[in-house]
Amino acid sequence: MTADKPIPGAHTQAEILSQPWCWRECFQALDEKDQLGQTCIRFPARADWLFVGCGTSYYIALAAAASWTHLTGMRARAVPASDLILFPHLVLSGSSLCQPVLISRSGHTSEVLKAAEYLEVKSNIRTLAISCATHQPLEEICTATLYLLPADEQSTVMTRSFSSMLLGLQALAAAYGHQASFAEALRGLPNQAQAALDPLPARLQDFVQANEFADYVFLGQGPLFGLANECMLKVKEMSRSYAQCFHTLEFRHGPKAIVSPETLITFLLSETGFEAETEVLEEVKGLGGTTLVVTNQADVAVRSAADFPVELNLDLPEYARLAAFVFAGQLLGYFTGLKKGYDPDRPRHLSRVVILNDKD
Ligand code: F1P
Repeated sequence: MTADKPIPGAHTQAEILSQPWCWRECFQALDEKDQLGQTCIRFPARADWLFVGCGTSYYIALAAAASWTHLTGMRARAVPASDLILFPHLVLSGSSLCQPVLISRSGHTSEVLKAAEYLEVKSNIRTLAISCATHQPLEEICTATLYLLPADEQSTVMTRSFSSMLLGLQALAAAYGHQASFAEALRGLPNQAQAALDPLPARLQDFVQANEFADYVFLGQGPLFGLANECMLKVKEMSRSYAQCFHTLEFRHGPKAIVSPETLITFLLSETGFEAETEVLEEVKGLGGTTLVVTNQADVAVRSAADFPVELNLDLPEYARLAAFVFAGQLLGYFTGLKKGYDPDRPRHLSRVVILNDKD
């Protein structure tokens, strides 16, 4: 910051780069009052889990639901809070008593508050919240709240709060699923992810400076679909660019018509679907698209089809790597926004929290 003018994007950059540190702090915050153990006691395991959020927090819900089923064997779904308040019968009927989890960095988002009230008061269902803030209305409505205070941000755009709340819910899933080895592996992510993050800012800044893109597409399958949505949102929020997100193999069914050298197509390659997803990558490269590929490890085919390869090289189970897949999308949005002359700390039209008037 100069004497009177803030440096554009200073908060957002610091928050992106602080993620490995923040994750360690959040694991400590979970341990301090045995938040996970207390939650397991307070909320008996139910067959159905329902993760609810808005915007970035809805994308956490998508990734958390996939992780939940993988780690506990229980069914889990993700819905935007708006669907729960507008179409409660579609969300709640037909399933046995579900366990809702409401996700909100601020704990102030009107739609999440309305969803919590509907669940607790109208439906008499006990709810769990996860938030990066205290002294907020959501904690007053929900039966209990998981707090990840080190992950709160100055910025409007959610970055470390996204990855930290995802990790918190994955750690909770491991507790419910009695997955001790996964829980231990997850705590190894911060150190290993630091090595993956360190070279990325300089590489991505150069890549952004050297290219002009008209469209951005993010592709992911299974647990990575929520991550792909979040990367898409970061590019939209910070650079005001047009960005879309699809399940990777869905891209063949029409959307691939937009492939061109000016379209940057980012693949978040899963281990489980690696072969099938790599075939789409090779097809897209063959059609002339420009590709950014995030994978834990690349093979010859991926290296040949990736214009910008990101190998995470994390020696962890597949689902313990998820949070690190968001780094490239966050930094792509950040550097693209700066290149376009914008301030990622002050995204156009956006506020830190969406508060609706009571009539809404
Ligand atoms: C949800 C949210 C963010 C978005 C913006 C507006 O906030 O939609 O995802 O980036 O900050 O609010 P929260 O409910 O997680 O506080």
